[in-house]
Amino acid sequence: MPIPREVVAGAGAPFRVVPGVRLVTGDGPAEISLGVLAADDLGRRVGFPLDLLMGPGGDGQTIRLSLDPDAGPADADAAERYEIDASADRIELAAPRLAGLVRALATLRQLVVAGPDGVLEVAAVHVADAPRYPWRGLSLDVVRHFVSVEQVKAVLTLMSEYKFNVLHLHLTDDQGWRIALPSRPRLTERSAQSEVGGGPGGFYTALDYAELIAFAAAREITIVPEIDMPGHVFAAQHAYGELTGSGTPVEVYAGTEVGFSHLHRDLPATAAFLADVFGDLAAMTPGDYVHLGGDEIATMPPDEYAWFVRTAHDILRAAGKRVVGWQEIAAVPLGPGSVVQYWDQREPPEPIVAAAAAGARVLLSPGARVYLDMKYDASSPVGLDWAGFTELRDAYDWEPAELVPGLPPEAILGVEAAVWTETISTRDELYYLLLPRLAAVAEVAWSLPERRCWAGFRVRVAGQAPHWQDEGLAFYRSPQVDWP
Ligand code: TNX
Repeated sequence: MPIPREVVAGAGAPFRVVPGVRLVTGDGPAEISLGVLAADDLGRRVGFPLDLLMGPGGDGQTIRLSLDPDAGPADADAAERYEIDASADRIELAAPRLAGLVRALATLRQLVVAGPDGVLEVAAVHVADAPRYPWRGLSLDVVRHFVSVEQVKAVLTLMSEYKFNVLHLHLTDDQGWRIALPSRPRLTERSAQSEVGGGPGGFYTALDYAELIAFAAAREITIVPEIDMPGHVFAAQHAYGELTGSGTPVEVYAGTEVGFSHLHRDLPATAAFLADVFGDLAAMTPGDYVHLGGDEIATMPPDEYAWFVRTAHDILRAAGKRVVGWQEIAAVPLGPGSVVQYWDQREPPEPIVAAAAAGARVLLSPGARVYLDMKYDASSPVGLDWAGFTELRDAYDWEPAELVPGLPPEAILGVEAAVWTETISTRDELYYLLLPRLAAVAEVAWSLPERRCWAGFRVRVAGQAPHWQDEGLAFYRSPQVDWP
């Protein structure tokens, strides 16, 4: 899960994962780091430590990770493709790049199963695999309810198991400001201790943020941070009264209505604010992309809105970043290579198709399919329903290339699930909404359409449940699946 391109069962005996099994990597620094991560991860899965060796290795039961420019399906991009060959005494994981080896490890982890005598084993098999889309994301709202560094790491671990490669952090909104920025300390001094419902909130220090980036990078996941503007800005206007029309800071907002706060182009403080916050965030972010928000702004003239999007875009481009924005930015002509994130299926698709024709790439986050904060059905104890109910099959059974009429398939950069946290305040509530739908989105984004089918998915997803239980992750026992 997600289903690979090619899986061919071998004829020989399985590889038995017993104490003494060695993990062998090349001796480049990145390969060694990966080996350490792999030994730790597989060691936790199998219940005893694996010996880690660098260089040529030796004989005995060996799991070998190697970089090989020709490994994986030759017609796929080299970035993440990989192959696995498992036989009785060797498991070979090979990929052109480190990212492919990380994806191969995610597959290997799922191939380890208890044999007839209870000993863990990996059946003889050949796997050749590569992703359909280069962007397979999850957007996490850490504002409406704060999500701690430890919890974000746990989400990253789960994402890596299903081969996601982008974590989009929604860091600012009306209810709070969650990232400390050196040029604007008041944002977190004044506007981080709030959240929906009046809870304590929280924020990430620069060090926390760097730690999350490193934790994600080790799993070949890129963090794409978002500062949302020109709407969703009460937290900014609470910290800096100069950003409001009256000059007086607004009150902290702990409600869940959207669409009514906004910045003002004509205030003297506004341009400097944008330069500071986007400049700082770009400087703290090694990834190529920064998200400028741009959503749900009901009460701003189009030319003023366009000024905000273009100004933020120009600041980010000058800092060497590419720009992502919610679909509303499609109304503003931006340079080629900008990313428009489609979410609101209630709106006409034409502006998105036009933006793609002008060189934008499109990221698909259709509300009714991949907004994992939607309820499963009327009885779900948490979640929203503005996009309808989203049962597991709804999240799975759709074809990205057919979603937006008139959009050429080449314009699609990938698929990103989203989880907004208005109704989510505990870890169990978060995982209850994520699982099992996150696995469905993973397969939509990773697997080829001809490899996907609901009948197969519903069986394979049931096979993931014991692992979620072992990890203490809550999940929704969808009636569409026969759970173990
Ligand atoms: C829409 S999606 C929003 C968020 C809400 C979400 C709730 C988007 C760009 N904006 O502000 O949290 O719906 O599902």
